[in-house]
Amino acid sequence: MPESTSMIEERPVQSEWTSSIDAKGIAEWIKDQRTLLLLTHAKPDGDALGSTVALARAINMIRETSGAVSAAECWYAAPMPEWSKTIIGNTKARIIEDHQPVPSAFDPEGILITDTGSWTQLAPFAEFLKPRLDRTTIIDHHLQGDAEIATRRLLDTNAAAVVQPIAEICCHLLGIDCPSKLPADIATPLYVGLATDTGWFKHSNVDGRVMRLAGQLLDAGVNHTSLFAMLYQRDRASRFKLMARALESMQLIHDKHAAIMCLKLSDFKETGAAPGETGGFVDIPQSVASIRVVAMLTEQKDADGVFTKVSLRSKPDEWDGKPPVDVNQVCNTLGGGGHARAAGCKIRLPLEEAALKLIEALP
Ligand SMILES: [Mn+2]
Repeated sequence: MPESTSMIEERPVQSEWTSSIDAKGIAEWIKDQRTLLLLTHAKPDGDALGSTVALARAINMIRETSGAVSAAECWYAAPMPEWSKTIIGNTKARIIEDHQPVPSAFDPEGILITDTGSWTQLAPFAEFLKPRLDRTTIIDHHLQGDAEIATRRLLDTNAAAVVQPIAEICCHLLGIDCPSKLPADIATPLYVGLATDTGWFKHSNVDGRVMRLAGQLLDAGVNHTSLFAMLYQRDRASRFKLMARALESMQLIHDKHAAIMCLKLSDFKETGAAPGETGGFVDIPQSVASIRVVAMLTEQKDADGVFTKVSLRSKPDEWDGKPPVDVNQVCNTLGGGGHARAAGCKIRLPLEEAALKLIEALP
């Protein structure tokens, strides 16, 4: 079929999700920009916030000390985690609330996106980004992304957190040879990204490289215990009530190897908890020996109606001679993605119907 062949040939060569630049190259590109906008995925997590805040501070620091002309600010699409203000501090940042237009007056020379490279996660910024893709750079560690967003891509898919390549870029920017020499106010947001994306150093993505950087950041002056208290010891009672409902809803399927938990819109209403308060619930059932894969389904509502957000986790070890469940693959069949051990998707269906779709997709 000649039509389809020519359509394939006309696709830009950069459409493949591969790396095209290294940390040093990105540091040089940053120094060439007079104004930089740092973006990350909507509903930013520790890695998204940590990577952008650390980078913004390093960029603004070289401007102050070496007279280089780069200046950076961060934009975030709400909802924000409760502790985000502490991490952001006085770094220049703008929070874009749900369905608010992004400011059009600011026209940065360069745009840097961290911790994602997919349109679905950048939806609130899409209209702003589309006419500016030629000046955009992506730094990410996810296995999938939309390569057309940027021709300059640093994709470190072996990294547990995007702050790992970001730490390297910060070192290049500041002219230092080891993250242990980073200023504490740059090391701290980097540590937040590293610690949160590894579940406080317990997930299967922890390796020597993660622990070496963690050690170097501690040497740089990170206060580990105060960060732990800030991130993990500040729940509201409503989150606990919601957690109880999530656990109560747990169903075991597939010979007790898969656990499915569901939270309905009414669960949020009745407990007074916010949709952003489900973080970490999906990890809890993994303490049950038989369970290999966990799904957390959360019913939510937006301008287009009701939808179900799905988070999946799987244990890394083989069982009964079977390989671990690749939850990235499962989510791919449902229009989402992520990592082999942790992935997610959004299903445009009410909770019960979404659960049936998911059960079908699980191996
Ligand atoms: Mn990340």
